[in-house]
This record gives sequence, structure tokens and C-alpha cells, in this order.
Amino acid sequence: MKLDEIKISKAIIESYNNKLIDALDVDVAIVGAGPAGMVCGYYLAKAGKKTVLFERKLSVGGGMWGGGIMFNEIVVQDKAKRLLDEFGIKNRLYEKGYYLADSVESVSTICSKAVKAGLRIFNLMSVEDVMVRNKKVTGLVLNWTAVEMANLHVDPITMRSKFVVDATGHPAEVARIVERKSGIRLKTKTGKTMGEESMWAQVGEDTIVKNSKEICPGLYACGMCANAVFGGPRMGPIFGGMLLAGEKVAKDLINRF
Ligand code: 48F
Repeated sequence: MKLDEIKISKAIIESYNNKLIDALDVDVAIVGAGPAGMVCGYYLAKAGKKTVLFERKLSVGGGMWGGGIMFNEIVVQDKAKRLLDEFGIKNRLYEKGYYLADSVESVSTICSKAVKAGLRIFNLMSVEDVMVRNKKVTGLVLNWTAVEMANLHVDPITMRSKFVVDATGHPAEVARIVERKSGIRLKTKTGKTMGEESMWAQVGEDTIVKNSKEICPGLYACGMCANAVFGGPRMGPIFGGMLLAGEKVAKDLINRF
């Protein structure tokens, strides 16, 4: 059989078009493919919820690949070891309460499990706005990252979702868009994003899970973004809280359907 380049191109274009059209009306749309967003997507997809995830970068994994200062190891505490085991990520005890895992294995395994469970990931796509109806977040406004990077004047497209999850990490991008543009009061003390606090791993890891919840009608914060919204500390290269946050938001959402 002779290979036909046009057939290869046509296959990709047709298949991607169908995938994107199918992603325009879903149960849950997640923004950001860091550990929190991907774990959240895994559990939602596993529960049969139609879930899509939009990631700005070419690669998924967010801040997990780099471990600490590019040493590609991550630390996970006692409480979250069961999630490493559930995903099948090899881990070893360092000292009582501290487990170590390879960051490359962690990202690739979580991603693979999530996609195999049915999560649709669109990389190279940036969320630049939200859709709001009656003071509820009802969808996302999307553009190619390449358009964003080149600062081109090109209009975006819109997708509808019963719920949106902001898993954009430190910048809490979706929450900040809602705060800036929609006039919706966030469920924080001030009604606005409170901003992340300086390093404190113990408090950060606990609050990240507590703060990963609905922040206004239709919108959840998940992972590092949650402490940026509610005002909690950062925690550095310990990742148990991110995994537990993803699981928590997915479970909350599954209960609401
Ligand atoms: O930053 P990130 O890994 O968030 P996370 O899952 O985990 C945080 C940890 O990596 C680390 C930490 C652990 O102690 O503090 O920082 O909460 O992943 C966020 C992803 O969101 C993407 C971004 O490229 C990254 O991969 N992202 C951010 N804004 C947008 C976006 C946007 N507007 N549209 C699409 N993707």
C-alpha cells in the first residue's frame, strides 16, 4: 500500500473536527492540565461524566514535571499515598510520612489513566473568557495558544458546560476573569480573589483540599488555584494536596449531577 499524504492530513482534520464539535456541550470543562485538573478529569470521566480539559501549553503536567528546582522527583505525604497506589505510580518511603515518586512517571501515568477513562484533553488551547448566564458560569471562550502568543486579532469560539473547574494553578486565571468581567461575587471573605500567601507546606496542603470547592455558581477552584482564590499559602514540591484536591472536586461534582 502506498502512503498518501493527503489522506493523512484529511484523517487528522476530520477526526479533530469531530472531537472539537463534540466538546462544545459537556458536563464539565476543566481549565489546566496540571496534576489537580488531570486527577479531577480522571474521576469525572471514570464516573461517566462527559468531561473535557483545555490546556494552554503543548505538554500536559503543569508544574509536576519539574519536581523541585528541576530535580524530577516529587514528595507525597501519607494522606495521599493511596492515590499514587490507585494510579499505579511507583513510590517509595523516604522517611515516616514522606513518599517519593518520579515526576515523569507521575505525570505520564495520571494523563494516560485520565485519557483512557474518557477525559478529552485539548492541548494548545487557551481559555480567554467565560460565558455567563443569570450570574452563573455556563461555559468557556477558547482560542488557540498560538493566536494568544502572536497577539493576533482573531475571534475565539465558545463551548457550553454544566460546570467549569478552574485548575490553572497559581494565576487562578478563570476566577480572575469572572471577578473582573462578570460582576459575580466570589464565595470568599471579600467577594474577590484573596491572593496566594508565602510558603507553608503544612497549612498549604491542608487548606488546598478544603478550598477546592465551588467559588461561584457554576465554577469550582481545584488545586493551587484554590489557595490563590481563598488566600492560603503555597507549598512547594509536595503534591499530595493537588491529587486530593482533584479527587475532592470530582466527587463533589459527581454528587451534584
Ligand atoms: O500549575 P499547575 O501544575 O496547577 P495545579 O494542578 O498544581 C500546582 C503544582 O504544579 C505546583 C504546586 C505544588 O505544590 O504548587 O505549582 O494546581 O497546572 C496549571 C495548568 O493550567 C494551564 C497551565 O499551562 C498549566 O499547565 N493554564 C493556566 N491558565 C490557562 C491554562 C488558561 N487560561 N487556559 C488553558 N490552560
